Amino acid sequence: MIDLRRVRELFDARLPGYSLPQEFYTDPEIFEFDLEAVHARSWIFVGLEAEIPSAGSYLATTIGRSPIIVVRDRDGTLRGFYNTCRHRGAQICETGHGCKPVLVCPYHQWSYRLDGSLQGTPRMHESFDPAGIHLLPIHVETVAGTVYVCLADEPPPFEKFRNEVEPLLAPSRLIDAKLVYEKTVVERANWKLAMENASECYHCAVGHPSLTASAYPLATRRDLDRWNMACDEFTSRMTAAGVPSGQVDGDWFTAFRFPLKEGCVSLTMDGKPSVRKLFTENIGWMRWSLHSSAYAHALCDYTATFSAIPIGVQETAITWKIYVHKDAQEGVDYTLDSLTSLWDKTNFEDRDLAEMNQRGVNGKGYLPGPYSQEAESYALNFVDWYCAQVGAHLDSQTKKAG
Ligand code: 3BY
Ligand code: FES
Ligand code: FE
Repeated sequence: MIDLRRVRELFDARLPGYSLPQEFYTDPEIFEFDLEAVHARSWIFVGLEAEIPSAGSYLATTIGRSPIIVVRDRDGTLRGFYNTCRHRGAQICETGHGCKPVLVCPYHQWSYRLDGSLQGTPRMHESFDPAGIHLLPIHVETVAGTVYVCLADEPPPFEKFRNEVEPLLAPSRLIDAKLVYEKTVVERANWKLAMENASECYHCAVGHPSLTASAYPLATRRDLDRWNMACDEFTSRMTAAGVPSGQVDGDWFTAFRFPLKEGCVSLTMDGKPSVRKLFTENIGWMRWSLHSSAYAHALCDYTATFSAIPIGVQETAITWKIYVHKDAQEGVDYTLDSLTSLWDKTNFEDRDLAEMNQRGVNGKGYLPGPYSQEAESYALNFVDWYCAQVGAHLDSQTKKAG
């Protein structure tokens, strides 16, 4: 049982504009609270529709402690379920991708149709009543080829995200993608440190030298002025060309299309495309993020996604995936090495930064420190959103407890 009074006391000690009190990054009870208040209630990006292309294809992953599966039914609909057998609870499909006409639990071979209904229960006694036994559903939504799930009975409204992000994302043609690279590493840092780090580029100029070959460095005021001018020019050029541009923000998401550094057409080590077969002409860098766990970047030649899913209080599964156009051929249009080196480098640099952050936070010398309102506004946004989730969940749980 989580001691809600204690969580509220810690929560009340939070200083707005400052990083969180230590316990929020170190305490097992807060971690349990986070899984309920955040990961069991927010929309989570799981991948692209292209990963689940035909009837029976599925993607199995884990959110907090819950294995889940997103599967394409025979009629083309995507369905989401807890990947937990209704017999004695075994995980049914192994984590990753697959394609099966029926989902068979490997433990005692109970089987389920692609709509989650129970098909077979070998050797059960005659009086066994299968009525009402089916895989437990979760919510699934798709936007311009991207897939999101939510475990909550009543998920946060999705319409604003769809309405605002779809037009921005559609020109990136992710419906034509294929997954060519996926990596998961376990980072020894709290999931919030991983997301705070992913939300700010205060560390980019020094922390990611390769990234700033094609991304505007934002280290100084002069950089910022140049960046603002480039954004204005880019947005009017894109708008004139009929490509939706600019920024949209919701409670739990942000998306915008912005320019690469002058002379660059993709986010690569040298600014040149890393794939010959393109999704589109150069329409800049489309970035979208969901507060609890995801950052994604669509370029003219590839899309890279990043997600941070908590495993333990100081353990987070960081997964990155890279997609190219479905007709691009490895060895002909791209090599995996040149396609993946920038994000491998950047994501390992970020892993090291978040772990270094966690080590310092674990010490007696840690006190909450101020975010730069300018350079860390997204990290601050993330923390404010997190606190709003904590506050709302505390209120609803306290009310329930009566
Ligand atoms: O999302 C961003 O703006 C930066 C660039 C790559 C990683 N991230 C912190
Ligand atoms: Fe799945 Fe027994 S736990 S068939
Ligand atoms: Fe970074």
